[in-house]
Amino acid sequence: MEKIKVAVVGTGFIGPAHIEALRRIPNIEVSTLCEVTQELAEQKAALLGIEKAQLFDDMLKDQEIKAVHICTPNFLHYAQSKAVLEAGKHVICEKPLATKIEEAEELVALAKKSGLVNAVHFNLRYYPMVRQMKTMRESGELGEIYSIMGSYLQDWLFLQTDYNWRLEPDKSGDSRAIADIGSHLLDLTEYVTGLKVTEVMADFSTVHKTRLKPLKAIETYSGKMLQASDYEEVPINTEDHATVMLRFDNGNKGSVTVSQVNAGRKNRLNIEIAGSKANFEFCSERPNELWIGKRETANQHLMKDPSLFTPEAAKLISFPGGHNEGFPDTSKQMFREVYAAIEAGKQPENPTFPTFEDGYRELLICERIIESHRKQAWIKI
Ligand code: SOE
Repeated sequence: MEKIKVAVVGTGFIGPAHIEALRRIPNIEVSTLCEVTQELAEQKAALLGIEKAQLFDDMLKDQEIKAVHICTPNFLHYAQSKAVLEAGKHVICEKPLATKIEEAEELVALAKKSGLVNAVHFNLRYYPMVRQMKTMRESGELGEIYSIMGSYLQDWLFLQTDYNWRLEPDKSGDSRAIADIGSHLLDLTEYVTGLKVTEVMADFSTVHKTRLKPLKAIETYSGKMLQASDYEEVPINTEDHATVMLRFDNGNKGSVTVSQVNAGRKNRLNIEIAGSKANFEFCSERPNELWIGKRETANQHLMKDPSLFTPEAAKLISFPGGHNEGFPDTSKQMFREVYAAIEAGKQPENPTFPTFEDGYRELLICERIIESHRKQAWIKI
């Protein structure tokens, strides 16, 4: 079998997750790894068992590379995605697609003109239960959607000494929690419900007005406690927490809360969709279960089981009921759909996977949320 040769750019947290998922798909070979320096690329390539270590610009000249995964900090996504498309390669970019709306618009137009496959890693759509909710809604099992309540809670930035490039607007953009995890929640909300957000009213808070930025790399598990002199106190002006009220194109309402300072909530997306026939509640920390609320009968508790799923949702299941699938599997399932398109050599007319259009959509909503917070007013999308 001729394998599709792939390059992955950036190996923080999510780059290795892309690599692991790609290695579970038979006709793909992750043959090149790119990092900010040749030395770091070689270190990481050796660690991850990847044949080639190259700088990004050198990789672009490699005709054998058919697709590139952009897993770098947000501020690099636009330029790198643009360069990959201009090099005639298919591109899968981490969210957010860009840090400015006009950059995302340019990427959508360039991708469309190129005909190349383009995707944004809204991988949380690929919990099989998420597509099950979508297909159940499409077949009328929810009825008219009355309201949506969502939250996405984490605690990895809970301490004042928790630090990451996402705290720096020049690398992350003007929003942090909303752009980083709120984008997943809002994408999933529109994907499952089929509704469009039409207006937002947002209010942010920055719990830690300053944070202690380590002045040197914290060696993993070094056991060395950093001293006070190892930190620099820096001002923070992006949101730790955000509450957003939503209006939808069916005239009904909803709200989302996003926070990265909720102790004990590790990576918890929760959504409750109240319909005229039923109520769905899904939690990403229990992704193999769906609570279905009823008024006139007993509630139901659906477990992930291909025999109980719609055919479209069952396609995202690799293991029988009771053999739980989770976060790592979402990327594998998404890439299976993306690489079927890459195998065909072009972007499908109606892609089942999230594209640059979806990345632009999320950025537009995120920008309007930032504007709403700044003006403390309802803002139309
Ligand atoms: C950090 O908030 C993060 O890694 C996000 O960047 C990912 O998109 C999310 O899936 C998990 O948490």
